[in-house]
Amino acid sequence: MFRKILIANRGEIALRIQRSCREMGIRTVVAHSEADRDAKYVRLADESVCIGPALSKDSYLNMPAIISAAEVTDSEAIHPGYGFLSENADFAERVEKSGFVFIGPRSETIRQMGNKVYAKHFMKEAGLHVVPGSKSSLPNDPKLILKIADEIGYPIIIKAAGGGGGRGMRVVKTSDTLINSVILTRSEANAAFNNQDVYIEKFLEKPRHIEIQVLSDGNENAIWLGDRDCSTQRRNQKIIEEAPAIGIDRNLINYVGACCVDACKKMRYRGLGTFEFLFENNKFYFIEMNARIQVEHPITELVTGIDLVQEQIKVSSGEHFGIKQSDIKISGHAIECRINAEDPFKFIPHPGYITNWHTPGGPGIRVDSHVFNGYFVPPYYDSMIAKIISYGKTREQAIERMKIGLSEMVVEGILTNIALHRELLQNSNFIKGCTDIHFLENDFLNKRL
Ligand code: MV4
Repeated sequence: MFRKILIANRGEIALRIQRSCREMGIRTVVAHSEADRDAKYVRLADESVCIGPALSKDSYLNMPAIISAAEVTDSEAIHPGYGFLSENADFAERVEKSGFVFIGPRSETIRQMGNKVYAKHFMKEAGLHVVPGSKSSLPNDPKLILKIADEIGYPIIIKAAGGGGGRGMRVVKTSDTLINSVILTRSEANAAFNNQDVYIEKFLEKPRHIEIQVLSDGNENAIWLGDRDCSTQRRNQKIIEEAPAIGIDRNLINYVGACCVDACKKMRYRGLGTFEFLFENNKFYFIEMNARIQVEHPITELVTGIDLVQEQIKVSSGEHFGIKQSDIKISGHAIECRINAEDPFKFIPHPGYITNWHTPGGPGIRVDSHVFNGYFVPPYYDSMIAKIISYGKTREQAIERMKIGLSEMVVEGILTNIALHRELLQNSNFIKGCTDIHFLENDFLNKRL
């Protein structure tokens, strides 16, 4: 097991990783920017290294600075968290070549899953259903592109092969705008991902976003740890996530989970991973795989009783994880509300000093946050400042506990989206459940008075 791990991330996930390390008796080094010098997890760390100025490009995305920090502190492994460099294959490769363990999949796997066309092809071969679409990235010949789109049938969606998470996507309803849309998406993809390859798929009109959590040791041992419904989102930003997904035949989910496990074994996947699906007309369509720990991991931890960060670290250290598929029992229901420092109507970040901060507690409430009274929410990073997670024996109890938890929350000095969460949890369609990815924007926000 590692003696010392460098955490190359910030905010709530840095604190989350640190907590698991401390429980495992692993010393922690926190790499932080100048803006995060006074962060809680920096004070709680055994050692800390300032890796650069506030801007991410100069700090949390600064590969040589992070690797140097690991060297000067004699760390054995680097945990990238989520976002930043967590799915950057070049970084994972440089970490490995510098003699450190990258806590995550092998760099080759990250590269493969980073190519969404390859990932879809691999998963199809592994027996998973994928959204009908082009077998590979689109050719340059407009006639060929039109032919491929005709075979799929409109509406279609153009996606960047090097994209993911909703970046670099465009829906096309009829053939007359197809070629220009492909040209536009290619140039955006090239600018954003330095890769102009795009592919197309049949556009699913009203899917739910369901994901499967897997844990695999890089050899033949892989398990799946249930599912999550992440459909309540706005412009590809998840707002509320829950586990398990309701209203889906458990036999179908079990079958899909088993296919994900087979795929992990086939690619010798190492660590935590998430298979992302669109669910529509009682069918799962694989769209992409996320080769990192995700923001919403706590809801899976609560319904399985497993500390995913500890298991991720154990697997990366080469330890065999002693969990068998038969040990995994999904019990109860968990809901996560992402609390953002943002204007509740304009949805733009609202940084600043928090002059009063009270978080909820009590039965079935967990708060994952690095924030404290007097904390300054910096303007340089993502606006998420806390995750409130509720757990109950039933979904109804989890909803009730979340409503109570949110009612206890006090945040003064900045604006937040707490009121949006409280409204959502009262909404009859949300309470009924099984809402699709357009619910929040079409049925809720656009109907707000
Ligand atoms: C789609 C889709 C509909 N049809 N693909 C968005 C992010 C990335 N995970 C893939 N995404 C989508 N792919 C087809 N063929 C709709 C989305 C989508 C979406 C998916 C899940 C959760 C939220 C979403 C918000 C907008 C679009």
